[in-house]
Amino acid sequence: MTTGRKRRGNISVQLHRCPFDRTIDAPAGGVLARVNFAGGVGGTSLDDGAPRLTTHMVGEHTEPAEEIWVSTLPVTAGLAGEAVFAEDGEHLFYAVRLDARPVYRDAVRRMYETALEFAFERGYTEMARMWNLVGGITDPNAEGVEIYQDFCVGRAEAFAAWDDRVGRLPAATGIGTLSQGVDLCFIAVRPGRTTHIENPRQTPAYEYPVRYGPKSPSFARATWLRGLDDEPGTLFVSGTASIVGAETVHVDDITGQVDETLRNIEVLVGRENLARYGVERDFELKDLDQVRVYVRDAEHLPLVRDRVRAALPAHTRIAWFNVDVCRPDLLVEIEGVCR
Ligand code: 3EB
Repeated sequence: MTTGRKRRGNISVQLHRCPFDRTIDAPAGGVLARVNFAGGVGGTSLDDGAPRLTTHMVGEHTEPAEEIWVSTLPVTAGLAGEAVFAEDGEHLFYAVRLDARPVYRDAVRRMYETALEFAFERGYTEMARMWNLVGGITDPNAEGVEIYQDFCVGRAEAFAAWDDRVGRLPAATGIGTLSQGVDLCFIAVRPGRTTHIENPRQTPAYEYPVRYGPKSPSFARATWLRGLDDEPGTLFVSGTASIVGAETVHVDDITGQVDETLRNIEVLVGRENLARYGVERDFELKDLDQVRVYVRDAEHLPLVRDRVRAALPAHTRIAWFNVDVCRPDLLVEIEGVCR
């Protein structure tokens, strides 16, 4: 070790379109994760010493994409049962796939409890960002219950069992994929770095009325991850949709839904909202990057592309998906990261 202050490192993400027409700078530390949005079922693997989650989210109207999460610290990776993980001493990435089954509840509960146990054992006791990629999300399971509701019950049971150790869920995404089964991945960190942020325009998801399901999803609208040392922090923006209060607004109006979603994000990431949580940052829509746009109906893709592109700077990295959204009346959902 040379003299001087120890740099503890940070994570970032690089979103690529395939074919890989740009190469990334070799990270100073290592690769925490690769998430591949592919044209078929994939699951998890360890490739070149890094975890990879391949999820079936690309159909005939959209292009494959890859997200690479890199750390400035040395990374070690491994297998944990069915899951893959990587850690750098500050951040844990964990991914697992649950294959198709008639009813998901109990398996989802076990999947989440196993994941939480693993993260806690290694000291990553704060959740920073979670993605739940759910096949047939608005279809019925074998008992006639919507798969998203089935999933939400299992997840809620796991978090209820861990109530004394984990608080609320962090920023999250619950979105459809093109084949049955559930892909879960998350980033957890050492304690003391996260702040969960709500949106004054939206009812907290954990207070949704019961008509949206017996067990409310308890995710935050965004999670602020404080930077280490003098690094800037990261604001993870949850999958955001055209919901005001708890209601879907602009039903059957794609333009209205896109604009309302962007407005939700703008208010969520703005100075006034972040200040309520003691986060002294001021983001605008133009700061949203590493964007994922989920569009339910292929016919809406051109309009959504135009409208989202027009709202964001030309350099913003955006990946487009044509998948189901978790309420049948939601036509679009948008997420991203502000730094
Ligand atoms: C919503 O705002 C849209 O179940 O983890 C967004 C983000 C949504 C995360 C989840 C669901 C989830 O209610 C749906």
